[in-house]
Formats: sequence, structure tokens, C-alpha cells
Amino acid sequence: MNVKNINESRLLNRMEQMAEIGAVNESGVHRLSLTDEDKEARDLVKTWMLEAGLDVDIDKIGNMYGRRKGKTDNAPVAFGSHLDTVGYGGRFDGSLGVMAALEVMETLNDLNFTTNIPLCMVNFTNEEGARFAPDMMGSMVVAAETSVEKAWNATDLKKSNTILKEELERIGYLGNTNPVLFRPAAFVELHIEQGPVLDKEQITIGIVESVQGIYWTRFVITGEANHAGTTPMELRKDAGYVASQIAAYCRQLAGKYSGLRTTAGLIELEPNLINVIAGKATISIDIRCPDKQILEKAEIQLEKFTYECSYGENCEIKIRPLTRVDPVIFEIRVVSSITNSARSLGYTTKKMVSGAGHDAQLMAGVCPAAMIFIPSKNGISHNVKEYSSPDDCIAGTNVLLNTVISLSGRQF
Ligand code: HGY
Ligand code: MN
Ligand code: MN
Repeated sequence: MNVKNINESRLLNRMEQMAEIGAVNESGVHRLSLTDEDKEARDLVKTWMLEAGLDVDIDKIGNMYGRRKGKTDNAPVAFGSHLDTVGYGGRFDGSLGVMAALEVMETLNDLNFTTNIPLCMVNFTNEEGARFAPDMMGSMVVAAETSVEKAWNATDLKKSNTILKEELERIGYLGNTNPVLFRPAAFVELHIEQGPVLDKEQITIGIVESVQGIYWTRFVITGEANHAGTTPMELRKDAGYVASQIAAYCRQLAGKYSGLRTTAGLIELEPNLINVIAGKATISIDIRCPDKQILEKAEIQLEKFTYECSYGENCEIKIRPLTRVDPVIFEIRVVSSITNSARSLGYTTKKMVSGAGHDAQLMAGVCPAAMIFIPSKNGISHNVKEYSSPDDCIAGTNVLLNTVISLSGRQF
């Protein structure tokens, strides 16, 4: 059954409506996890889920589930993504996957089509990790890669007295269901590529076969604040200098191993004043690679370097791992279902590795999972200029619809 019956204007209008929540700089979105903007987005999706006749459930980490009955009551075919964004991010990252999931449910209602296996759409909590680490937190708890309690106690990366559980409670999304009870038959995520490949090669659908690993580590360097003019160079304990060496070393590491990508995107100095030697520096590093051995090697070399350069500057250093998510290879049955759907609908396709992390990466540890990509214009993402065309959003949703229909008619 190949259907291109989604209601295109309903999908596009809802994406527009969602993009208004936390809208910044014309086309961007600033909707950090568990903020008022995230609450507003969740409330809107919950209303739409209920209007679509779905059974709505919230679990202990705030993941939102919308269930649609099937002819059997087997484990559901699940699909979805996340509504939280990075700061000053784009309107497609995550939102597309949740809006498309909703559209799949609505279209099946319009077609009065009952799938054999039940369906469940999902909005995962805190995929971005931009406010609370680790990222992919909601799916990480479902996959039992971290505990609910540990996730509840996460603190805001910039305001350490803000606790995740209190924010969940404040926005009314501290549910009761135990996340590890969520064991679907399969999971599919539609997402923008966030990289340049599909756009450059003018291909409509990316069939994601694997996702690279992500390691986040926070380094807190303690030196001594002092006068920029009177303190002789040899007497300084300059935490800011150590942090800048770590950022530079991190970049050099990327040059040493093929496929390794390193980023020092979050650096904070205290007191962060032009005429004061930084007494404290916090630098959080993101390293990624499809090869786990390279990730582990790079992590060891980075840590060794941080000790050397801190002690060389008579500073103390504390190291705090924030995220350790390994590379995953997706399950061939789901990958081929996506491939067949995309090709039978006549879309151009390309098999890919995902450079970005996704909830599907964690769900791959729970059930057969895979992803569908659509192009990101000029490969821009995590940026207000992030853009995917309406046609590509529609194409991706059509592929999701057909993949869900084909998976829900199978035995797993
Ligand atoms: O960081 C990532 O790759 C994803 O956007 N959370
Ligand atoms: Mn995302
Ligand atoms: Mn993202």
C-alpha cells in the first residue's frame, strides 16, 4: 500500500504554529528543554494528540506518548522525535519528526485505516542537552542507559541551582509511568540531516544506517584571579589560558584521526573581566566519531593533556563526563522498510551515517530502529537559518507514513 495521502497543508500549518513557540530572529526557535516555551509546545502537541483520538501518557522523565489502537495488542510500532531545541536553533530539528508523527496518525484516521500492530508516537524529553546534560536524556532513560533518579537530579548547565525534576514538576510533565516499560516492536525517526550531503547531491531522502558516537566532557579549571597588570607572568595561575589551550588541543586532535570531530562550544570564565586573570574556567567539549576506538583514544589523550597543561599553570582541574553515547548501526529490517517506502514513492535516496545524535540512537538499544533524513539547506543546523523545503518535509512524512504502515503489518 503506497499512500501519498498526508494532508500537506495540515502538516505545514502545524509546523508553522509550532515554530511560533519560542520564535527568535525571523526564522529561528529558542525552546530549551523544560522551559515555558517547551511547556507551551508540549501542551499544543498534547491537544492535537487528544483531538486525534490518541491515548496520551507521560512518563517519569516527561516523555510524551500518543497511542493508537491496532487490530492486535502487540508491542507498538513507535515513531517520533523531540520538541526541545538548542538556544537560537532552527524550527525543523526535532519538531519535524513530532509533527510528521502526528500527521501519520491523522492521515490513518482520515483513511479510516487500522494497523495490525498498534502505533505510538513519542516526544522525547531533553534531546538536545543544551540546558541539562546528558543529551538524548528521555530516550536514554527509556533505554536504561541512565536512571530516572540520575536524570531527575541533572542541574542546569548554566544555573546549577536549577534541578531538572523541579522543572518537570513546574511545567506539569512529571508523569508516573516507568520509562523502561516502553518496549516498542520498532522505532522510526524522521529528522533533518543537519549536514550538507543531501542538499549538495540534490537527493530527497536519506536512509540512515548508523549514527556516530558522542562523548561530552566538562573540565573545571581552578586558578587564581589576579590583577592583569601587576601580576608577573611567571606567578600567574591563569585558568583562562588553560581553557584556551584545551580548546586548541581539541581541534588538533581532530586532525590526528580521520572521522573525528571535536568542538569546544561552551567556555565560561570567572570573573570574565578584561583586566582580571581568570580564577576559574569551565570548558565543555563535544567529540564525535563513527569509530568507538578512536573516540576512546581521543578521550584519553584529551584528559592527559588537560592534566599536563593545568599543572603547568599551577591550576587544579576537575573532569566530569557528561555524555557517553556509542556509535550505533541500525537494524536492517527497518532500514530496508524505509528504503522500499522511499523508492516505491519515487523519491531519490542515499544511504548515510548520521553526524548528529538522535533519540533513535538510544532506541536502537531497545528495539529495531532506523531513521529517515531530509535535506538541510546548505547543511546549516543548530542555527536560526536552519531550513528544509515544504516539499522535502512532505516527502519525509510520506516516507514515514508508508514505513509505519509496512512495519505495522509485519511480525517482529
Ligand atoms: O547534538 C546533537 O547531535 C543533537 O542535535 N542533539
Ligand atoms: Mn534533533
Ligand atoms: Mn539538535
